[in-house]
This record gives sequence, C-alpha cells and structure tokens, in this order.
Amino acid sequence: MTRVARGETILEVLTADITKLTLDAIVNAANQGLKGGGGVDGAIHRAAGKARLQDACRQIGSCPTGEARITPGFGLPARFVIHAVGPRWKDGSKGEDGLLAGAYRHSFRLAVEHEVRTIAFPAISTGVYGFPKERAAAIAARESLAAAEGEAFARIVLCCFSDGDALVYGKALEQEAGS
Ligand code: AR6
Repeated sequence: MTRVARGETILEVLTADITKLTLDAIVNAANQGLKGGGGVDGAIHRAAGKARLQDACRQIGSCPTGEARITPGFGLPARFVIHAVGPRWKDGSKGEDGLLAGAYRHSFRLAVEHEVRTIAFPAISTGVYGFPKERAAAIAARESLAAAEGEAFARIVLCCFSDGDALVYGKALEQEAGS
C-alpha cells in the first residue's frame, strides 16, 4: 500500500474490491450508454442491486467520454456511485490522455458538489478499454493530487484489483507527489 499526505488529504493506493469500500463515493469505469457491462462496472451494478442502479442510469441517459454522472449507491456501502467514462485506447494520438484526465476531473467536481469527503477510483480505462497502465496511473495520480489541493477531500483512494496494478499506481503516485 502506498500512502501520501497532501495538506488535509490522504491519498492511497490499495488492492481491493471497490464494491466493498465504505467511503462516501466510489467511481465506476462506465461506458457512454451507462448500461452496465463487464469488469468493475458489472461488479458495481451487481453489488448495488442491478434493477435500481440500472433504473437510475436510464433516467440519466448517457454520458460523453471524458465526463461523469452521479447516482445513489443503493445496496453498496458507498452513498454515491460516480459513473466516469474513460476513453478506449487507440494509439495515444486521439486525445486519450485528455479524455482520461477529464473523467477524473469531472468525477472530483461532482464529488465536491455532493459534499463527498472520501472517494475511491478504479483503474479507469486500463481493462477492456486497453489504456497502457503506467500512462493511466500517471494521469490518475496527477489528477488526484490536484484534487487534494482543493482541500475538499479527507481521503482519495486509487483502488487496484491486483497487487501488480497497485505497484504501478503506487509508483506513479510517489513520482507525481515528488515532482
Ligand atoms: N474492484 C476494483 N477494480 C476492479 C474490479 C473491482 N471489483 N473489477 C475489475 N476491476 P474495466 P475499462 C479493475 O475493464 O477499461 C465495462 O464493460 C480491472 O482489473 O472494468 O474502463 C464497461 O461497461 C481494471 O484494472 O474498465 C465499459 O464498457 C479496472 O478495474 C468498459 O468495460 C478497469 O477495467 C470500460 O473499460
């Protein structure tokens, strides 16, 4: 586990199932249609209660890549789910970095609007969407450190699903915090 303090905020990298975390909000790696899917999206929909979360998502409609939308957490320990849509990786020249940063930034903005003090993100876009992990981790770390500067958050968790990913995200967090 990597942990960095920035002002009032603790930033940490954990290996965990994000659906089990008791925080104000967890972030979902969603698709534009907000229809649920595989990976962490499927796990969050199952744990929240498929019917209720799908209904809330249907009422919202869709979400462009690089943005996010918020729903209640329903059956989850977390009060809110923030559905962030990261980009599919193509070759790095199609605005992927900016879109991934946007997904984090928009999630943090929604979190602040809903008085969320503790929040966890999965490794957005690095599964089915194929974003290179080191590159995605640097963006996640940079955006999380920037959000910590706003002093709205007590705890920001980068929640990885394997120890290998946690090493990559932990290294990125240390690097970005030191630079
Ligand atoms: N807790 C934490 N992380 C998890 C969990 C979990 N329970 N389950 C998987 N991960 P992905 P993407 C990790 O593919 O690349 C979906 O079908 C996983 O190991 O879930 O943004 C959506 O509907 C990986 O590191 O998201 C979209 O269509 C990370 O979560 C599409 O996939 C993200 O992998 C989004 O693709």
